[in-house]
Order: sequence, then structure tokens, then C-alpha cells
Amino acid sequence: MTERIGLAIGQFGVHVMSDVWDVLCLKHGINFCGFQSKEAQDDNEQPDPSSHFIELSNGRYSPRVVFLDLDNEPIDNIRRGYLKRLFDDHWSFAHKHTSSYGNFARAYYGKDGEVLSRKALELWRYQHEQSERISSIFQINSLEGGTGSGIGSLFDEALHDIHITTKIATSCHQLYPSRHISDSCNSPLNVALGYYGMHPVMHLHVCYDNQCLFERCQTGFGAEIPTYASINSMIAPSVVEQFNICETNAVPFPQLNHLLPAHVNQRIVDTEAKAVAPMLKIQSLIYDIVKPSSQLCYAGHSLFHNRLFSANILVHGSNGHKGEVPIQAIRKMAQEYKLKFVDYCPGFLNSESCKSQYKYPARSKYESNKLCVSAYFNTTAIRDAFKTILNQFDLLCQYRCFFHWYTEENLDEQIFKDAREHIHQVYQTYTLAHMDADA
Ligand SMILES: Nc1nc2c(ncn2[C@@H]2O[C@H](COP(=O)(O)OP(=O)(O)OP(=O)(O)O)[C@@H](O)[C@H]2O)c(=O)[nH]1
Ligand SMILES: [Mg+2]
Repeated sequence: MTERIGLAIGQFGVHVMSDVWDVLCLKHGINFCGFQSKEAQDDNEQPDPSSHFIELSNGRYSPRVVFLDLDNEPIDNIRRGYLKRLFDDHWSFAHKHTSSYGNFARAYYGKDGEVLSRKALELWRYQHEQSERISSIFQINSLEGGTGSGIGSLFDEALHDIHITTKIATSCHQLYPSRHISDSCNSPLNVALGYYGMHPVMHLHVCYDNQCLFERCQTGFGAEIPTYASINSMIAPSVVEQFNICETNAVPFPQLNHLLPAHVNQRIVDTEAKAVAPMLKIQSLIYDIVKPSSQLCYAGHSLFHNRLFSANILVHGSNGHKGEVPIQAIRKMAQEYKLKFVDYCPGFLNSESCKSQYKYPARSKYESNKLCVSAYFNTTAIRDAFKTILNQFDLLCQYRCFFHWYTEENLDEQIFKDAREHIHQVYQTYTLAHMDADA
């Protein structure tokens, strides 16, 4: 059995991770005090909660997760909020009452960062000891903030130093920079440095960007002005549903380990749509899932003009659909759109029709178990996300903007160059993979 441990770093990580645990509780029939309902206990089809929870002697399930943030507010919100009884105060949270002020170097080299990372490692070890055999870590963080990038790198390097990352599968769900919107001017520097620190340590990266998430939330869920809460509620269930995929053969080579997530749901419920047979609705969603408008991270070169290493497409929700695997529909779509796989993985098209319910967090307004399709693609199209990072980084570097913020915190300027070189290499590897395949 797979035992997983979650790691939430910085505000984005803490917010999304709390939604992920909300969904995990709903899926396992566990209430927000940590007790499993009688029906869930008696249900033979119920997945084993010990994949995600530590069962305590009083029968309570305690989430296997560590939240860490330099800023105390996001964590305090969980402690005060509706999940306050779910998490154990003494082994789930590590925070300081400070901030990185949006600066990777301040988080990475500062005293507070070091103390926080050490504390988080203690909590991590404790949870590890309480478990039988942890086989994977899933981390959630933003690369744009100082904590997500700086503490993320510090902590991941610490895990690497104690050889955890060679024994355990590591995946991270990360917020990448958007093309046109950003919270802070120096975020491209954090992104480059954070990526440089974490990429070699993490086996798999699932990439999101807020502009795509915002647009998807508008079109898919009718949120006129999406909030963080509405966006996070949209991501959380797909993180949960795709756990297994992240741990299996989605990554052919160590560097080509980025997944492009996509999501489509059936939103418009007019009389015409109601009359359409469930299988046709599924087919139309399957055709939509590969379109750029469904992507949760901007990959400008659409899937149609790129090569795929793998595609994992999951169909969720009942809506009259009897649970048959829609593999034919997916193959037909792949043929019609002429989706191309690299020669050494000629059609690693994984599809599944999930019988388990697709749950959105309890506090979200989204209707659970509605027909939807989620997918993770490993595709050369993702190189556009790196192009965005490189462009933004180069513009700042041209004038050495904000460099002093970092050098004042002991960052050696050479690290900027190394970080840029590393991202460029990843970009080149994808470009070559794309061209080789087309040659
Ligand atoms: N979708 C979404 N984006 C968020 C959320 N919180 C922050 N962000 C985005 O994340 C980026 C900044 O990352 P944060 O996670 O806030 O930063 P941090 O890791 O806490 O680092 P600090 O700079 O030290 O606060 C910005 O692009 C924000 O728009 C959230 O709950 N949901
Ligand atoms: Mg923060």
C-alpha cells in the first residue's frame, strides 16, 4: 500500500493543501474531526485511509501532512477555520511570525528560514516514524513567493541530504509565473532560483499558472471574478485523483518531468444539453480536454503541434454514465486531432473512467460528482512555460533589477547565472525532444 505525506510551503501551498485534505476527508468518509463514518467503515469499496492518514489509538485519523510558512497567517487561518480539529497542532504546523518580503534569498539564507526548515524536518521525521512505509511525498508551493521558492529549496535540499529523495517518489504541484499578471516585480528572480533549487530534487513537477486557472474558473465554473478560494477548490480534487498517475510512468527521463494539467467540466445545463446522451457528453469533453482553453498552465504551442510522452485522461462523475472506460473515444479523438507521441512511447495514452466520486471541497459551491474530465500531459508544449520564465528573468537581469535585494542577503550573483543556465537547459531539452521527434 502506498503511504503518502503532504508538504505545503508558503501561502499558495498552505491554501491548496488544506483544500486537498478537505477533499481527502470527503472521499474517505472522514469527518472534519478525523473520525470515519460507520457507512464508510462498512463499505468494502472504500479506499484505505492509511494511504493518507495515520490512525491513532482512539480511532481518529490524523492527516499525514506538514504545513510550513514564514508568515503565520495562512496557517492560523486553518487553525481557526473549519478544519481546526482535523490537524494535530504539534506535528502538522511549522511557522514563524515573519515574512520573506517576497525574497528567495531572505527565506533561503535567513536565520528564520533555517529554524523553520529544521522544525519542519523534525515534524516530517515524526510523521515518517508513525507510518509503516512512506513511499511518496507530494509538495504544493508557489515558485513566485519568497517562502515557496526559498524555504521550498531549503527543505527539499535537506530531504535530499538525508537521502530521502532517492528512496521516495517526490512530486510537486507548483505555481509558475503567468504571462501577463504578477503580484510582485521581482517574482521572476524567485521563480528562477526556486526552480533551480527544487528541480533536481523533485522527480515530477505539475505546473499551474494563475492566469490559466483564473480563466478556467471563469469558463468552467461561471465564477465572474474568481477568488483564490474558487481557484483552489478547482485544483484540489484533480490533485487527489491523479496521485497514482504522478507516481507511475509519466516521466521517461529525469529532466522531462513536467506535467501539464488540464480540466474540463460540463457547465451549461440547458434543455438541449440535457437531451444529449451521456456518452456523447463524455466524448465532447474528451475532445475539449486537449484544447489550449482547458490547460491549467500556459503552453502556447498547443498539444496538436507538439509531441506527447504520455497522456493520462480521467473521466469523472456519474451523470448516467455507467463507468465504461472511454478508451475508444479517446483513441478516436487522438486520431482525429493527429496527436503525436514520441517514437519511443508510441501512444502511452492512459485513460480511466473513475468510479469513485469527484468531490470538491465542502466549503466550495461546486457541485460534486458532476461530469468532468481531468488530464495530465507530459508534452513538449510545456517548454513555453520555461520560455515565459526565461523572458521575464532576462528582462530583469538586463538592468540587474532587484539584484541588490538578493546580494544583501548573501546570495552570490553567480547563482543567478547558474539558475538561468539550468532553466535554459530544460527548455533546450524539450525543444530538442520536439525536433528529434519531428526529424
Ligand atoms: N491560486 C492561488 N494563488 C495564490 C494563493 N495564494 C497566493 N497565490 C499566488 O502565489 C504567488 C505568491 O506566492 P505565495 O504562496 O503567496 O508566496 P509565499 O510562498 O507565501 O512567499 P512570501 O513571499 O514569503 O509570502 C502569487 O502569484 C499569488 O497570486 C492561493 O491561495 N491561490
Ligand atoms: Mg507568504
